[in-house]
Amino acid sequence: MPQATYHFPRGFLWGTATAAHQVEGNNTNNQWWQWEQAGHTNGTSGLAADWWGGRWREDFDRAAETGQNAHRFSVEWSRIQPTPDRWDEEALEKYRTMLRGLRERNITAMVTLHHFSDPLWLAEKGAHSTGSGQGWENPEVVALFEKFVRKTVDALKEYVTLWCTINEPNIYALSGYANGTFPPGATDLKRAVNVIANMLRAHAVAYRTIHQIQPEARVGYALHFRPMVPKVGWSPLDRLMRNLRYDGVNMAFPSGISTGVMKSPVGNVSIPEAKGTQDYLGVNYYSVDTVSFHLGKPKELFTHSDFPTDSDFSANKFIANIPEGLYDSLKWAVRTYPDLPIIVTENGVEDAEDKMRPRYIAQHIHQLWRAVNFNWPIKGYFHWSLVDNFEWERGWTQRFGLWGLDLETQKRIRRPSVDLYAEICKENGLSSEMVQKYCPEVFEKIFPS
Ligand code: IFM
Repeated sequence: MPQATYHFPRGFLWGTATAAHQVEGNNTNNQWWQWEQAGHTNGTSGLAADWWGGRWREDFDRAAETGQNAHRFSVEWSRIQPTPDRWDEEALEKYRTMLRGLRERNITAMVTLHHFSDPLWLAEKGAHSTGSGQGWENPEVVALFEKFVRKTVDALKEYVTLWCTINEPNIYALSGYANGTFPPGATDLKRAVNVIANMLRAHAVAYRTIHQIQPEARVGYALHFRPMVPKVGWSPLDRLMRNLRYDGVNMAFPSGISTGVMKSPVGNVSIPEAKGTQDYLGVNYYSVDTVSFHLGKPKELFTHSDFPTDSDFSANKFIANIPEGLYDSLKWAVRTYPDLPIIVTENGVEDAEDKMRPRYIAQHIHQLWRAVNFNWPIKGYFHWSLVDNFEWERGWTQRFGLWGLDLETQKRIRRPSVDLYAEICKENGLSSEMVQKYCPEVFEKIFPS
């Protein structure tokens, strides 16, 4: 049996990622809370992992003790700016305390400024005067976001140089405005495209604002990247649908940032100020979609996606374990932006029993290593997530944490994956012993004899 270790470059960032609304608890002043109370989600976020109550301390301890040297979390706009004309200095101080907490534990911070949640005043009342839509549909959101970013970055700059402006703008826009699973539950592709265009404008403004305040900042965003394959390789319709969906889901931000013209299924949008506004690319990778032509899905432009029936499925079949997709995503990133640093800003699987997670982790880290081994400029990996958290419309039915969470007692449950990931972080690599110990079923795939 081969014995070897796949090593990573010195200084590689090994961490976990979280988001404010998913872990803080009692985020009562944003649109998600309202959406939950209206019964649109599978349970409510409630106290979540109680980070706002202070339990971030014990979770940061866990991260540090298990060898993580980086953590990505987001700040909650609705806490920092509870009404359009008020800044909550205490909330900002709390985030500063959390950031000091990371520093004391030798953990590099990456801060996301927008991760799916919006202050109610923005989502409900819109941006007032123009009357042209609410929240991110209204062009005024760009200036409002800039104001929020300026205030927040100025308050936190002592502790952070790695900024993520917006998490998964494609998922926010498509889920909220095209397939209706996120608030406001709309199903209108044109509205989704308008939202993502405003997000790209806001990202561009935020990029410049952050650099103005902190010239040494590294600013990017996190793209949810879905590799896609046609269900029937020889079918022209499936191939066409695959391309349509691929461009619609993946390409808006990347095209806008590469060229200043954002590609979309309903036409191109010129956003010249977006060109070149990234210092790194954040890639969130989970799985690969199999796409086919589907007459019953006119709203999704006749595309449908699923996974091959013989896939290695997660607990709720939400994710198929396709580790090569991570390698392909990184290859796409490197080809699209040669020399741009890349960070895997999310990767993980829902698995309350932790049956699949150890092999999911080992196989994805193996693919990550393959990519790093080509000398592609990949700087870090953030596992989603540190502790179970509120999974948006899916609520608590999906558990992505290395640590489980007992919602009744707030007790953390140490899953076996904690120890595997700790060994990877501490070794700065993946060894054959680790695979043998935690997921021998994939040994031959990772260390072929
Ligand atoms: O929990 C989410 C996260 O907020 C965004 N990316 C995907 C994760 C898993 O569903």
